[in-house]
Order: sequence, then C-alpha cells, then structure tokens
Amino acid sequence: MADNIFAKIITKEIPAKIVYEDERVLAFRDIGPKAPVHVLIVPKKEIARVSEATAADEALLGHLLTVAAEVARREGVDDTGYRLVINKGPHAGESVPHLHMHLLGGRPMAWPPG
Ligand code: DGP
Repeated sequence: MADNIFAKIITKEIPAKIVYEDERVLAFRDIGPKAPVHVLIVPKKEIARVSEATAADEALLGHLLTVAAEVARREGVDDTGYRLVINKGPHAGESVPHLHMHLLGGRPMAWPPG
C-alpha cells in the first residue's frame, strides 16, 4: 500500500469515523467538514486519482457511486440533495493521492463551485 493518509485509514493504522465499509470501499467522515454531511468514499484498491483508473476499474468506479447514494440515504440527505465531487490535480485542489469522492450535503450549495 502507498504511504498516504487514506492508505493508512484503509488499513486501520490511523483512525477515522467510518460510516460504511465493504470489501471494495471504505467511507468515512472528512476531518474538516465543509457541510453538515461530508463523507469521503474511497476505493480500497490503490488508485492515486481518477486519471489513473483503467477500464478494469470501471465496476469499482460505479460501485463508488452506488455506495455514495446509499451513504446519502443513511445520512438523511437523499430528499434535500447532495453533491458528489472528485478533485483531480492542482486546479481542483487534490491534496491526498488516493482516489476519493466527496459526499457533501445538509445545506444548499452554490453553483458553479468556487
Ligand atoms: P481533496 O482536497 O479532494 O484531496 O480532499 C482531501 C480531503 O481529505 C480533505 O477534505 C480533508 C480530508 N482529510 C485529510 N486528511 C484526513 C484525515 O487524516 N482524516 C480524515 N478523515 N480526512 C482527512
């Protein structure tokens, strides 16, 4: 496994507030929440960022979306709505080199994002 914070959360070397886990995916609360609900959905497979995923990862990428929708239901934001975000590269503010999807909800959000 790579030496980054999410790799260590996946192996449970570093604690996190886990809200969902299966054999392929872990979801946990963001340490600096930007909305009342801010959960990170992370593949356990080591994929640094979305541009490094391959055709072999397509089922896993789809699974991230269905897990996000399930976590949103559990968090009570399905009716009010939520935003799913993947940051890639410096202009988007990617800061951890392990693919992760942000689930943000619980308040209205502006569009376009800043
Ligand atoms: P991004 O900017 O898209 O790479 O998002 C990285 C997110 O990871 C950011 O919102 C803060 C969160 N984060 C960073 N370190 C930790 C940590 O140690 N624990 C948790 N739960 N979240 C973290």
